[in-house]
Amino acid sequence: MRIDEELQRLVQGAARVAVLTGAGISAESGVPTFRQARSGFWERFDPEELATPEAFARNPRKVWAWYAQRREQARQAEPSPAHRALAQWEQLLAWCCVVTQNVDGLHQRAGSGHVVELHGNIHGDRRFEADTPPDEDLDGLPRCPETGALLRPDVVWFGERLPEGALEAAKEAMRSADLVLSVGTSALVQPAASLPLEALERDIPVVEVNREPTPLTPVADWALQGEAGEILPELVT
Ligand code: BJW
Repeated sequence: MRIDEELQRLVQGAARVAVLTGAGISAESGVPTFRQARSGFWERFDPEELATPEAFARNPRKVWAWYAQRREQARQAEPSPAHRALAQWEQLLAWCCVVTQNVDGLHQRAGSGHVVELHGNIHGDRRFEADTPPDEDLDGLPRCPETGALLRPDVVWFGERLPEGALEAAKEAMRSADLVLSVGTSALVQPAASLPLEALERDIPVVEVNREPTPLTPVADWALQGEAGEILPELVT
């Protein structure tokens, strides 16, 4: 892809950068995104129906099966050229914060040192606080070794609050940046989707990198259409 000279100057001149990332940045690592055509195993699992506390309360076994499969996928995945380009860029900048909606930990494994996880981390567990079906339906599911309480993945489902401090840290990162990137996110899920919009309101330039147009595309200062793993290494390193 040919990158505009003005954009190249902007990127080279940036000292403080905030990058919002979504599932598309991990797609080239083999981690499936949420909102694209599915086949095989994924036909049985609709993310919009599984990523809710109600779905877990209804059928914890099914939701755990989905997460067990995805944990394994995340463990086996390697950071993509896009994850690595962001980690390398951080070394050249005064300050860089990656604000990710992803739960796979691939930014940290690529070497990014300052990562805000908006939707938690798939490798963690925490206690499930709401009611669940009778005990016989829960046999063999993960439980707290000390209290015996049913555990759930430590991620953020629809209708749930983001982790303590994460949204504030993300907003602060956007406010204090002189350049914001939005990479591989459909820009549909709130409150993450509003972060680049808030930057635009403050006249902070926003560059989108995505394979397809999103609601952010018409308002971003630059929208680069293509694969994050091809565009980011060329743009930032
Ligand atoms: C590539 C590529 C390549 C592919 N290169 N690009 C305001 C208005 C309307 C609704 C709401 C609102 N505020 C809140 C809501 C409700 C809801 C919401 O936003 N719903 C929308 C669907 C409308 N939000 C919430 O419920 C949030 N909570 C909340 O707001 O709480 C308030 C509260 C306050 C006080 C008390 C209690 C509550 C929580 C949202 C949680 C989202 N959770 C999930 C699951 C996480 C765990 C898990 O992983 O299992 O997060 S859902 C899923 O969507 C996941 C993702 O992080 C998130 C975003 O998806 P993402 O990353 O954008 O992926 P995709 O698949 O959508 O897109 C991939 C993109 O990549 C595509 O664009 C491709 O083109 C692109 N791509 N390959 C470049 N190689």
